[in-house]
Amino acid sequence: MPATTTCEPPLHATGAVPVIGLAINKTQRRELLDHLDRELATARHHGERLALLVVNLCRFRQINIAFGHDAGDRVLEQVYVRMRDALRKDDLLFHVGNDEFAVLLTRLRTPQVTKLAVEKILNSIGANMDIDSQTLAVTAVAGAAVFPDHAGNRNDLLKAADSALHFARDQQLDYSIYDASTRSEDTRLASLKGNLRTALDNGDLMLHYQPQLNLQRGVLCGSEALARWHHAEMGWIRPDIFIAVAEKAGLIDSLTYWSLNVALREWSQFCSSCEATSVAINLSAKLLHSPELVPMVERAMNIWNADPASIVLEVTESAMMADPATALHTLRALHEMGITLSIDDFGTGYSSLAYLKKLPVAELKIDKSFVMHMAENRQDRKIVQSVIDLAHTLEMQVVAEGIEDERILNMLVAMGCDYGQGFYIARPMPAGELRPWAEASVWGVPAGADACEVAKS
Ligand code: G
Ligand code: G
Ligand code: MN
Repeated sequence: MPATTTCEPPLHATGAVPVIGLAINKTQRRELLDHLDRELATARHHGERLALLVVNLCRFRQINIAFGHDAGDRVLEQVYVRMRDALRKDDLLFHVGNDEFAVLLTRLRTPQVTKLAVEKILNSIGANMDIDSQTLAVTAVAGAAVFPDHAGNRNDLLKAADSALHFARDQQLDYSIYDASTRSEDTRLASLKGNLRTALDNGDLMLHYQPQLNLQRGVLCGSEALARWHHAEMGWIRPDIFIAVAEKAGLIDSLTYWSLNVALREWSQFCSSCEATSVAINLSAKLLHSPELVPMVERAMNIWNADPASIVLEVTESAMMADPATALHTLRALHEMGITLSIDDFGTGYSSLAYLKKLPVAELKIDKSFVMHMAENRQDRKIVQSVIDLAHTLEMQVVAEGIEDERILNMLVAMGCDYGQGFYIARPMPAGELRPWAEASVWGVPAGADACEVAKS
């Protein structure tokens, strides 16, 4: 248990020792579960509330170390008696683990009663305790959840109370009552991990496509595929969050293989015979060093009979430059397959110009942080111009991202930037919206997409 302000050292002066001969059953977890089932059934039947409290002692291990296990046992007995005395007669108390207790508050009129009960319990535990001629100050931390307000069944109620306990500890509170919006990030990530696996299996993830323009010709030339996840309870989850979860959970291979397949299928449906259009897919830094990547791309290309010239793979500058020697091997293989490689977020990752020259990369994407403010910021404008010039010197193409208004778009055209994307042109959208968007836009549908002519503004 981390040291917290609520978990102060329990070591204190002297005093008499009233030993309580109470046999505590150390494995009352089973009883808790049985009682929970019974009480939940009763609460459901009568339309009543039920609260589950989990209480952990602070620094109990230190008490055992400093005073011995006998003293530790007596502390537990004292805590048990104090908690029991603080409860109403219908409430149920369990000693569920070493220094862990659980309480069921039955027939609650309002959820607010939970707060009063928790405070009463924590106060009673917190009064000085005389053990073996020592006066100890024992403190505890608690988490609580209420049926049916926070959870509808036994497992969810246990999880919610635990989650509240963790939150209280993390935030250095005496206690916390469950609140979905304040669950700790760890708990959120842990539950996201399991959910992501299911989401991948069930098809709950989708790709949105952000159109990209050929700035010099003023026509649509491709799109960037961006993963989206709509979670039934948590709503939209940002890709930077769930991609990090996928990386940690060993799911990034599956997620990337999924992205590749969906992007190649959906883009070919939108642009079955478009000339010179491409779809860009983001690659996680983790995959650059994985032997799985190249065979994975080959498999997806074979399945969808995709032209490598229509595929762009984006790798962030920091990923490429972290270990360029190893990355080089993978990048060469992809390049030899005819795929375009692009350095994403360029300008934020300290590129080595020596490596930049050696990498088989055909495109730089200027990070949106420079593009977004270039109309007002001279410095940003200069950086953008330098990146455009650098790219062209190295015989690379350059893409600007983060075009948020018409002025920036016009500036980039004048500065010789090759391609661009941004909210001014279009926000990322589902595949099905691409055609109506393109038909209504001044940039038009690419030639070859159902034989529609390109309309230049
Ligand atoms: O829309 P935006 O919020 O989509 O994207 C946030 C970040 O998530 C971007 O840096 C983008 O590169 C990354 N991202 C989006 N989709 C994918 C994906 O399918 N794979 C990987 N590795 N990154 C992605
Ligand atoms: O892969 P990358 O890190 O480049 O991801 C592109 C990100 O930029 C996505 O999150 C996408 O939604 C976002 N984006 C695209 N166009 C704009 C824009 O014009 N303004 C801002 N603020 N973000 C944009
Ligand atoms: Mn990108």
